[in-house]
Amino acid sequence: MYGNLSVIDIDNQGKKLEQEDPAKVAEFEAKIAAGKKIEPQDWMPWEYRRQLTRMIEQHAHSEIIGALPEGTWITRAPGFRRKLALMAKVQDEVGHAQLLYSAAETLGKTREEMVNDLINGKSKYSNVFNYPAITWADSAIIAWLIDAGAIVNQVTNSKGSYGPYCRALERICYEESFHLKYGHDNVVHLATGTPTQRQMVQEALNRWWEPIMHFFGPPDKMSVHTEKLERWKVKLASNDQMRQAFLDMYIPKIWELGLTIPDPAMRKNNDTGRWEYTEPDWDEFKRVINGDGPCNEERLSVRRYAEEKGKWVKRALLNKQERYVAPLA
Ligand code: BYC
Repeated sequence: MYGNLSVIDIDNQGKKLEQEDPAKVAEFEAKIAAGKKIEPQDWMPWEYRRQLTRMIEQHAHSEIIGALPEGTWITRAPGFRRKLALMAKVQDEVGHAQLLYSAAETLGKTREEMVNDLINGKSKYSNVFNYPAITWADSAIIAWLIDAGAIVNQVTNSKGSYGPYCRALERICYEESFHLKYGHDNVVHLATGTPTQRQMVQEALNRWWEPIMHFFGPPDKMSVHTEKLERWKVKLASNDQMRQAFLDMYIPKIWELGLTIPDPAMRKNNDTGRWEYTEPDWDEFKRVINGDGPCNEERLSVRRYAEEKGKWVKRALLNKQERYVAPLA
């Protein structure tokens, strides 16, 4: 709740910037322009609060749902050491969700409201986690390239204006950079292995390439929120700028391993300094983020199951005086 207003009221009333006290807005914007952080107790426009809540909440959901595709490989990872490493990574991702839910809570929306919005399909989470990790190589590509994309985004935005989100991002990035090394090691192992392993990792790259291109969000000309978020230094770079930064860093590394980018048009234009590529299918992106991807239903049903079956644990933790007996099934 925000004072007497529920999140839904905020969504419906969503005070526009013009309706806010102009003096307060000017002071707020001057603070951001001066590079100062906004903290939870500070005055902020409703729209800033609403936008941050939306973005941090989606990010938290992405971490918790993001644990699922790789999580399915914990029991099947090749060898005990890889099982241990993957288990630690997945645990980290769930920990990131906890940090981010806490940061989002400082803006007024309760964790319960956020979890409900996730399992009821109201909130979004990253497109990439609605695809299956079919082989061990898929889990390697996720850990390398999706974590790489996440780092590009999060290192940039950790310099942003909202204190609790920036601090959470900084801490998350330390762990993500470790995940990246783990993912790179797995991909190198496969790419320098037997012909079957090379084929497996190439096929995984082919499957994940388009979702990875989608990961940074729609092209700037189609982005709804970028302008406002950049003005308030929540986003420090646009979707296209982040995508370009990722391509700049990782295309050479992918090529170095002898892997092929499944887009014959991919090339760096040395005159503009920009990567040119075939535009990924943005209709597919829209379908996936709006609930109609290959695994959306499965992902949310796992979360619903966890919520339902884990209720007694929460009750036991929250009411320490009471005695609980765990349900048998
Ligand atoms: N997926 O106006 P736009 C991880 C939506 S987890 C789904 O450009 P914005 C990991 C967008 O929400 C790290 N939806 O939006 C975890 C908006 O819809 P609504 C995940 C997307 O906010 C476990 C609409 O499209 N990272 O790495 O300016 C294991 C219009 O877009 C996506 C974050 O969450 C997408 N990819 O920019 C391994 C980073 N892109 O809300 C790894 C935080 C766009 O109006 N988020 N949409 O209904 C951000 O940086 C920004 O929100 C985005 C989008 C760049 C993603």
